[in-house]
Amino acid sequence: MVVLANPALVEIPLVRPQKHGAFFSAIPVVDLSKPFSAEALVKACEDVGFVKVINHNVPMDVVQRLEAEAVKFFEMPQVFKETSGPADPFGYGNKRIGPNGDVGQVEYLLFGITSKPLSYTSMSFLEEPSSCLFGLSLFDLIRTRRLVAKHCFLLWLFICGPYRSPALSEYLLAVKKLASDVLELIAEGLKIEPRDVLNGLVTDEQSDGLFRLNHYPRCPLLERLDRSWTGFGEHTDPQIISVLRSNNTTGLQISLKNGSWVSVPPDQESFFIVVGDCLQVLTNGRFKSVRHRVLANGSKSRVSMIYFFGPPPAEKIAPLSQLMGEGEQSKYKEFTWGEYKKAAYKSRLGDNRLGQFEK
Ligand code: GA4
Repeated sequence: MVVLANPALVEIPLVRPQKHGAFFSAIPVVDLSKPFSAEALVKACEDVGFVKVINHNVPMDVVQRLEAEAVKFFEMPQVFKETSGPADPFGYGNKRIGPNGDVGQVEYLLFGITSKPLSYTSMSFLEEPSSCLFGLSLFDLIRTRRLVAKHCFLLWLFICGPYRSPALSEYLLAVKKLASDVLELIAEGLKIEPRDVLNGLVTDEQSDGLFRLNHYPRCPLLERLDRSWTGFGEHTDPQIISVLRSNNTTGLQISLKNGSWVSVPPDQESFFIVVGDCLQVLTNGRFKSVRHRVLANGSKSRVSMIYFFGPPPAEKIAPLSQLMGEGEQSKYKEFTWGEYKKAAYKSRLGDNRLGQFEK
């Protein structure tokens, strides 16, 4: 394995890319407007732990506006972006992932989401619509910031303060509705009552959401070397489900049940549902949380947005009794989401976090 050292002494592994065209054509696709989508979702969660959904009712103009704002943010000079960091745990992060030494060729904004009222915590950027200065668009604001900053960085900080993104609130609301619909369909497909037993966990006032905007910059040098590098290392998501959307750039890979890695063909119009560790436990292992990773692409930058849906911190996570066959025992020790999250933040990205909770 070749390792490149960057000036910040962060070492990011290089990997040989798969041959072009090695896309996995069998990613399950569920059309949410069709009958039997409930059963199809359950089958996909059992077989792969990963599913693409279409006819999802998330307005594309909201998605595009948020993507454009994210791109503008990541285009800003490093010194400005750093004023929204470090991601500890929320805010701007660059190459360092989580608190335990994981690294990747990625920069990101991480937001904590509370349900009611819908709000999010990050640092100064992409915050509240109300503080949009004098009706300036985000683009104008960035230009103004750049101009002012050229002359006086402190004056820039003083004038500009926090800016909040209108697109982000709309996006979060629409994607939360999508997650809720998907979880309700999963409950229907699993034939469990009441139907809101799963989606109730993520729509609860105390539910614990996270939102992440990732930017994987292109690197022409790697393209010449015919290599990729780790953008985001392999891991499972600790939450119930995550809803992912990216621009039209490759990079996302998932691990199949036989352990092989396959590339997910990008689709900027669709959303991908990722089964998380908590849903694996709630189904007593019938669904598997899917290991996934991102390889940074030499030729084109990738922008992804992922909403992670966690339950309230005090919620007990244990297999749903209606899913247990006669005499079937839970495969897991009981824990609350708060306990699991605390353990997750002590782990390394690639660890099998559920391992310590298995019986
Ligand atoms: C993986 C899924 C989400 O991106 C995330 C990640 C979190 C972080 O980046 O801060 C963690 C990782 C993720 C699991 C283990 C810990 C925490 C980095 C890390 C090493 C936001 C999440 O919820 O868990």
